[in-house]
Order: sequence, then C-alpha cells, then structure tokens
Amino acid sequence: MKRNDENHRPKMSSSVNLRTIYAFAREMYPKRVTTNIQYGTAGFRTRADKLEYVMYRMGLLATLRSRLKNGQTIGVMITASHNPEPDNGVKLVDPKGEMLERSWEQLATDLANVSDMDLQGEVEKIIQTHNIDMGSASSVFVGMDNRYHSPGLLKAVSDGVVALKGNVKSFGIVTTPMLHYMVVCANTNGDYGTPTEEGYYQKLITAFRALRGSNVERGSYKNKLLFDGSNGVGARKMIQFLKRMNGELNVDVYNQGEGKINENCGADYVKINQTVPIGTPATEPYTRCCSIDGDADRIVYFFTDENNQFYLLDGDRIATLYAGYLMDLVTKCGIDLKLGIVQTAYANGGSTDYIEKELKVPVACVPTGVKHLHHKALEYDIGVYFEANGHGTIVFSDNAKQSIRAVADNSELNEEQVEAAKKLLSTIEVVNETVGDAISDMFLVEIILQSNGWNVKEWYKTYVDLPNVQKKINVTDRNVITTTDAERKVVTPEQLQDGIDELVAKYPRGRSFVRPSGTEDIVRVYAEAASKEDVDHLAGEVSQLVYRLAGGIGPEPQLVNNTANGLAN
Ligand code: G16
Repeated sequence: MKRNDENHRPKMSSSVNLRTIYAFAREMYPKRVTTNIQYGTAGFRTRADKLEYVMYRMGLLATLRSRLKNGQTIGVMITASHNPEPDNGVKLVDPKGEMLERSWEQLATDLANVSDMDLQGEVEKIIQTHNIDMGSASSVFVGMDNRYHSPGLLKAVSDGVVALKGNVKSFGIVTTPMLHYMVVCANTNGDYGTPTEEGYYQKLITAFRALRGSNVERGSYKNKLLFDGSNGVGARKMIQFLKRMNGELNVDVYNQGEGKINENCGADYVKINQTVPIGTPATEPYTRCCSIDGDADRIVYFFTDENNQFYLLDGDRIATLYAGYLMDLVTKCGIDLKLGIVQTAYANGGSTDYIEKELKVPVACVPTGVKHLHHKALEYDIGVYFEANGHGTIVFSDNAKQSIRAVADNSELNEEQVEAAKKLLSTIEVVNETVGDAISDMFLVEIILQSNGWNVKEWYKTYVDLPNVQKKINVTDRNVITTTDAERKVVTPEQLQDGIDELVAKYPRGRSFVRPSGTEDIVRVYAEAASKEDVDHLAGEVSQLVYRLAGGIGPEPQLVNNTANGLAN
C-alpha cells in the first residue's frame, strides 16, 4: 500500500487529515500483536490485553460506515459476552440494529490486521472503494459491559472516532441489546423508542404491564423467579427494572457482581454443563430459575425436582413457547400471517420434530450466529429465531404490524379479535426486535406462562428433548475444520465427516456435528442420541476423532463410562 501517493488520495477526504490516524496509532494504540485476528461469530474476541489497537481501529471503521450510511448511527459494543473475565471483544451494530453487514466483516478483519504504517493506506482504500464523503456527518454510539478493562477499550474506540473527526456518544455500561435499541431509536428518529436508558426501561415495562394485567398469579403460574445475572451488566439492569416496577414481577437477582463474570454461572455455563449455577439459593423444587449471559443477550430457564435432578428449558423451548402463543393470537385475530421459526444445527431434534409435527410451523436451519438467524427470520411476517444457547428474539414485518394494527383499530370486529390484536401490539412492544435480549425475552416468557397458567413442569412437558452433549476440543488451528450445510457437515479435514457418519450410525436417533467456534479458540462438538449413555459415548468418540484428525493438543479426550439414566422428560 502506497501511503503517500497523492493519486491514491480520495477526493473527498480534504476535511479530515488522515495523517492523524497514524499519529494516534503510533503514540497511543500501537499494534504489538503479530498474530492475525478475525471478525468471528459476533465480532472480535480475545484476551483484553491484546485488544486496544483493534478497538481504536473499530472506532475508525464505525465512523467510515456511518458516513457511508449518510450519517446514520452505528453502534460499537465492548464485550466478550459469555467468555471468561480476562477476555474482551467488540460487536459492531448496523443502522437497523442488525449485526455488521457480512462484506464489512472482511474490511474489519483487514483493518485490524494491517501494520500501523499501513493503517492510513487501508483507511484510504475503504474511503475510495466506497466513495465515502469524509466531510459528511457521522454518529457512533458506544457501550460497554462491566469488565474492568472495558473502560480503557471504550476510550480506544472513542479515540478512533475522534481521529476521523466523527461524533461519538458513550452510553457507559449497558447490555448489548440496550445498545442495539439505542441505535435503532436514533435511526428512526424516536419511532422505535426514546434513545435513553430510561426510555428502554419504560418501553418494556409499559408493554409488560399491558399484557400481564393486574392478576399476577394464575393457574399453576406463581409470581416468583430466581435470576442468575452471571455477574454481568444484565444483573444491574434487572435491578433497575425492578426498582421501577411495583412487584408485578417478583424476581430474586443473584450473581449480581459478587463473583467473576460468567464463572460457574450464566447462560452458557448452565446450557453446556446442564447444571445449576453457583449461588443459586436453596428453594422449593420446581421453582422457576433463569440464567443470562455476561452482556445479557442470551437467556435459558431451568429448575430442579424433589430429587435435585436438573432440567433445562433452553432457547428451543423459548422459541416453541413463543410460537404457540403467537399462533394462538394470530388465529384469534383472524389475519393471515406467515409465521416461521429459525434454528441452528444445535437445535434439539425433539424441538424440531415438535415444531414441524405439532405446531406445524415452517422451520429453517442456518449457521450459528445471530446475524444468520436474524436475516432468515426477516423472510417471514412473524419470524421467531432462537439458538439453543438462548440467543434469540422475534421480528415482525411491516405488513404484520399494519395488519394487526388495522384489526386493533376496527371497532366493528368482535371483541375477541380486537383484544387479540391489542395483545399482539403489546407483544411487539415488549420484544426487542433489534437483537436477542435476555431481559425482554424473560418478560415475554413470564407473560406467556402466566397467560397459560403454567408452571415449569407444564412448560417442560410440551415435548421430549433428546439427551444431548456439547464438548470443547483444543486444537492447534481450529480453522482446519471447514463445514457446509448450515454447519451440519464437515468438508475438511478429509475423513472426518465419514468418521462421524460411521459413529452416528451406531446409535438410535444419533446425530453429531463439529465446527470451529467463532468466539473461543476451540472446536465445538455437539451430539444427541436416544439415551444419556449413548450420547455421552457418541460425544466422546466424535471428540477423539476430532482430536486425532484436526490436530488436537493437550490430553486426548476420554470416553465417559456412564450408566446413569437419561434425563426424565
Ligand atoms: C455469540 C453469538 C451467538 C453464538 C455464540 C457462540 O454469542 O452472538 O450467535 O451462538 O457467540 O458462537 P460460537 O459457537 O461460534 O463460539 P455471545 O453471547 O457470546 O455474543
């Protein structure tokens, strides 16, 4: 890259002296890391001490993208979400609240990996290729989780924006979905809501109250929820919600920050280990409990029985609960709307069967990553998307919103129809359509359980999960594994897929797939089968195969000798 070749200077860059970029980089955010970093499933994620220069560069990129988008706001969220405390990361939010557009992920990767000397040239390349007017307005919103290294990284992002003479607004400590909400509010001139923390609380609380009514307990539903905050930002925000509510929701928040973020707690820990998080208060069997993750964009529910047996109600369960509720309201409304559910390969086979055979709703499978699910869900009038790990939401098309509003406003229709339409309108308000939002998701689960008069047992009984296991395998280079068919089949290394097929064939209802994680330096192995014993064996065998064929490091995975019964359903 020729840094000082005048012919390569973009025409419109005169209002910004691009040499500042290099000066900032050299003086404050030098790139000392020599290994390349990649924009993964949800942005960049690695140890916090390797991220300052990346953050600075993402401040540059967000400003460029905002100018390209005619000054619309771009979001930058500093978080490592479900990862352990020493990690941090960054997620970029596009103007409509979606994750950064795919083609710009590559630009982000390239910008993060060039040397300090070539940084100015790389920025110029982006400006020229996209014909960005550097004299135009820009707006970048920044938020962070509560990791101790987040403030330093937030400053680096802000300095990146300032280096390009952009406008930056910091929201301080917020959940990831709150930042997505703020971005959409700003870009819709307030139509989506007020772009403040208070605006967010009030929007959700108002809709929750409208749906929940004054009768907080109903049938088997009890107004009591234990809430594992994973020692993250979501715990703080949940407490803020509760301060503004009048006991309509009785929530006991634990793991509020007394321990390390995500350590032995949180949605990822509960889902992968299929166990209760640390700090869970002793309580009556069948008490409803939920766990969110470090930046509050995922949620799973769980409970234990009188024998202390653990039961998980994950993203698949939430998606099916939502779909049943929405179908009922849409039918009562008497309007014809196309509803669909989007899952990933991690969805339990039991849930997919239930959706297809009982709910009779179309179901699509896409690769891991909210960006893929969200995109697919937009193809429906009402798209419910959830990853099994608890990351998901609902999106409503403009057509759906207009048709529902028309019914709600039509006083000539019967009361039941109008009432259903009004409930749907409030449902749209309580949902954070911009991205999966653990707290908004929790509100809707509570609304539906109360409306159905259900306890956790009744929710759990809707279908039978196949026993399933997830493993993490350490390898030298996780990118040697490539996949196809929504990650359900391995392409490389050769022989790995044939080996998995042979192993799976040995077990009734067996299914297994492997893929490189986009957020951790590991390979993930998923397996399910008809019994707990079989699935443990299958997961162990596939893990060994990955270890042997994909360059495993550290101790070789061992087979589990498990004779325990499968999860009772
Ligand atoms: C992120 C993504 C999720 C994805 C998860 C795990 O979640 O937003 O869509 O399921 O990473 O991804 P992987 O299996 O590639 O590591 P979070 O909550 O960590 O931001």
